[in-house]
Amino acid sequence: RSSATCKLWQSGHFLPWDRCQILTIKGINTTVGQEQQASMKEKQVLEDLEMHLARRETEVLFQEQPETGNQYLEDTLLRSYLKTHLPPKVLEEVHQDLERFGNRLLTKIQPLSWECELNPPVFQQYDAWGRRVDHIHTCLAWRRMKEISAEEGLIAEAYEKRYSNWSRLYQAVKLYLFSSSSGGFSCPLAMTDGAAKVIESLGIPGSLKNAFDRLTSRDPEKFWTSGQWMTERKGGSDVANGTETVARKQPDGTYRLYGFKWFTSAADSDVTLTLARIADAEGQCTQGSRGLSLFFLRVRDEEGKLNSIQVQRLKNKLGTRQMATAELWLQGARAELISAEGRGVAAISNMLNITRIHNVIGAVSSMRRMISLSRDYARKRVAFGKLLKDHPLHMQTIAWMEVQVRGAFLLLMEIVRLLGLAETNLASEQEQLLLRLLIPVAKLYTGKQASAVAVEAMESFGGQGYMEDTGLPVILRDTLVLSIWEGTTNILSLDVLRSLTKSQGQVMAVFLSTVQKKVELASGTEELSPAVQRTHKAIGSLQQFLAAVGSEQALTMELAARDFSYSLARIYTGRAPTGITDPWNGLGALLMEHAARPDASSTDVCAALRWCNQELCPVAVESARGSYRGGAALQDSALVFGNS
Ligand code: UCC
Repeated sequence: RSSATCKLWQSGHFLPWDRCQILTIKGINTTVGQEQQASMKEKQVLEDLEMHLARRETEVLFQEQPETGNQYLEDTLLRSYLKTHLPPKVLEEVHQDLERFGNRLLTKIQPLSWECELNPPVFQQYDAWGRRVDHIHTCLAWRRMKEISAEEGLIAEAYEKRYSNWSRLYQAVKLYLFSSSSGGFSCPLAMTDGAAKVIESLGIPGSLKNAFDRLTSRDPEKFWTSGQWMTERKGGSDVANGTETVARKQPDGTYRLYGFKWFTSAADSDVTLTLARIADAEGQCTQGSRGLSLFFLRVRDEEGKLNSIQVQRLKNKLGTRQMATAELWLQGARAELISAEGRGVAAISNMLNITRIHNVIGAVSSMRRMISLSRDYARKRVAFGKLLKDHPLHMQTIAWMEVQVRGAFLLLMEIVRLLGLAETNLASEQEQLLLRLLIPVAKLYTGKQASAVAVEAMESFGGQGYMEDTGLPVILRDTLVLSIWEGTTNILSLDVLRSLTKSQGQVMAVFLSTVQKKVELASGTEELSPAVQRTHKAIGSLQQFLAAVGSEQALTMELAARDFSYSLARIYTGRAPTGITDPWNGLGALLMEHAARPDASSTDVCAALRWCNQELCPVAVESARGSYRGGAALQDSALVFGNS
């Protein structure tokens, strides 16, 4: 019954229906006219009841908080993936560690994460006596996250290679569990991993040995984190033309850097990698990409004094507020050249590919967390007389999110599996090409998906999802950056094209032949046949598109780049199982493969079928519509600027 049906007028408003009813039960008149005639005594009773009822009414408004338990134990997809792929001995050890880690996350790390959100970094430029100090104060919980990261081996695991090619995957799983509870600390970890990777790829030169050991240390006292200072005022995406920082060589062979870095994430890091242009004897620099070189530098010396760096200010960001992002002036910062001169972009791309994988980890992690909370809420919250879980439309929405996170998770696992093989010299040339292609594909696709899922999941809590103190807006804000960090969707789409060009089309041939073969192998699985057919059709469309575009201009491919990348993501993620004789160690392990395991659940099959029900090859659809013709670009421009 609506409160509008209750006519008891009290203190300038109608009382809600349930309160009217209670008053009636107590034998007190409940109509407006009768109330006006009530004796003083009756009024007093009414007021007493009113106070009591006001409290009672608040109590019934209490809602049960959505919660998750041990994230590892609750994640059936993760556990079934590990069971399917890891060698039994590795699985046994990893399982024990992950169960323990899951408990630590729940009881110790999640509360720290909230502390980080409540206590964002504070920048102090001057001390009380006017001396410039440029100190970034971080909270205790943030510093504790750094110690925990070392203790848990969140970087070390990938470099110790205790489990050979599986170490990288194991590290990624721990990071996936950690990321959404890390209070933003997953950002410095991404860059730390990237810096360690670059140093390792250089053969760990003597001058960088100490840094490498610290970046990959399990000892909280020793552990260092790294920054990645790439963005300057003139270019975040167009690094080649936007970088103005100049490097001047010193007599001792080191360099001093002069310039301004516009975004420096986790500016409290110990060391960083950065790009600069080496000036010649006349002070001239080569412009463009070929003028950029890569440098390593320590941010502070042993006494904590900044390395000729001034902090201009901290950025005022929509999210990731737990983490200090700063504008920095380099005023002769001492640095070490670590790439060949003019090969800075190629050298830092080793770091970019790692941080882009971390971006995928962050995206999958935040989707999983939002969905877990949403699912728990559906079990607790009653609306229209029944639990949310009993409302089919509500469950349809959560199921859509579940399919998205499943696809993204398996794509992540595929990439880190391939990376593990590459890092232990076990990857074939084909697998290396596939890895190069799938990193930007996964980054751009999951970055966008995560934002869509986070927004949808927030809505599933109704107005509560919009309340700051539920913590849900924090997850949303921190997710929205994932399509921007480490290259926007369009920049990553162009990187997909770069990988095609660089391999002279070979990477596409590998992609198509691998997918084709797997679809044929999957066709024996009856339940999956609709998904197989749709994937088969999508591959045909993709091939037709590639054949047609081959003879056209670069503009066509640029216009198609995003849809093309989405097509690769959707086809690969929904791709069919690997070979019969060697079923789980082939090139793929995605939704259909997972669903074709002997012990697959009906949920696995359903997720594969649902994934393949979406448009798997949007690039073919848009191409048929003429969206990539030269005229389309002119139309786009006219639509945006209103030109005739
Ligand atoms: O956002 C930032 C920090 C945020 C914090 C990180 C947290 C993330 C994890 C979170 C976890 C929750 S730092 C800023 C990020 N900025 C970017 O990502 C830059 C975006 N722009 C690009 O990616 C551009 O496409 C550029 C900078 C790569 C374009 O540079 P160029 O110089 O114009 O490109 P070129 O000339 O095509 O490439 C130069 C060389 C080529 O090699 P060679 O010379 O041998 O042919 C390329 O093949 O670099 C090679 N290369 C690559 N190689 C370029 N990109 C790659 C790549 N991805 N992999 C391999």
